[in-house]
Amino acid sequence: MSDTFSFKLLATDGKARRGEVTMPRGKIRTPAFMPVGTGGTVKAMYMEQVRGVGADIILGNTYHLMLRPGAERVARLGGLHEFARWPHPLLTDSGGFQVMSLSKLRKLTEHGVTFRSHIDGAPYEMTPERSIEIQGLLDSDIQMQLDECTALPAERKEIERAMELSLRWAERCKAAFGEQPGKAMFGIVQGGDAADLRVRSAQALAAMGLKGYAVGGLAVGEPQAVMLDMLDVTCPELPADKPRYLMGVGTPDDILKSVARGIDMFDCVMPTRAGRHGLAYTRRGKVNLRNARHADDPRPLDEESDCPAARDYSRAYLHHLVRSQEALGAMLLTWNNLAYYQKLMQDIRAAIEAQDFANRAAEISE
Ligand code: PRF
Repeated sequence: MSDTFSFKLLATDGKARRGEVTMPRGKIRTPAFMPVGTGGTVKAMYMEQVRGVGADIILGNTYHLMLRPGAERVARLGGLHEFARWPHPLLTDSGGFQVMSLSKLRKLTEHGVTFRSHIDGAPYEMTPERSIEIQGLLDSDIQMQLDECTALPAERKEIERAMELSLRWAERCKAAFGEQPGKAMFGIVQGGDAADLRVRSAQALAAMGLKGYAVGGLAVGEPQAVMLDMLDVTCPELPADKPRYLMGVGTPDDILKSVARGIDMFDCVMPTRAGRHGLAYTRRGKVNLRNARHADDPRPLDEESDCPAARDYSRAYLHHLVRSQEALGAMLLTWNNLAYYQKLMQDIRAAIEAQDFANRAAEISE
């Protein structure tokens, strides 16, 4: 495998891109969906299953891992790949977003954020430099800059302040990251629902010459149409030869519409969280296994799926497991949902290669 980090565009269809990220730990086929493994586990899944459904990369969270079990401890135990038994590419979010949504008693300054743990109230400080240090201790392959994500709706002044702060933090993260040929640090575009701020953010990050670019601050309370408008103005400002990652998105429909606008990478808790709540994604739509109508149904979720969870277990049994709050219910439905998402990405990649993305996206969305 390569000893450097690189991105290659293999095909385009309209603005949709089929590409490949290569790094020492492996390749990421794009468009890619990254299962969320917040605390060093993709909840209710063995790593072998995560790999088995076709994931090339998973996501971990700086915020959760720094609180528990601690970044220095993970480093002593060989890094997150070794600790969690995931030898493939790993991306870590920087902590900014999770500090803002989860921690208590936050104080944000130019220097960074001080906050108290949501677990035991212990005080912490997160700066751009400390975020990159932690992501290095975890041995993350793709590290994210520390940013400030503004929840929408928000005042333009507030969106602009957070976007400008995020640009200054991007410079500090870039300096802290330095030269690491086999790894990458991605910048994060902010700017809320203001097109001109999005353009300014994207242009300033592009001028830093980073190895990849994320679009943050979307899917934070705005309608889908606003998110898509922001992608329409942002993507053309990002270098065509670098990967683009839309953070925390989304539904299958969000993913199809974002790929159509030039996004290459996604992550979302939706398939894993929904699985733990009794919800299954299938080719014929979402199925709530809690519903009594499944109690006597001998049919599987999808007899044509390659995933045993979808193909080999009756809806009646899945209903029973969910109603009884059995661990296996969460395990099987998470497995089904991640298999569904990875199959969606595989179909998207094949459609772009066949220059038939618009048609197939319309079929999938039906
Ligand atoms: N910033 C970071 N992580 C994120 C987001 C962001 O804006 C989002 C927004 N959808 C999800 N995760 N650092």
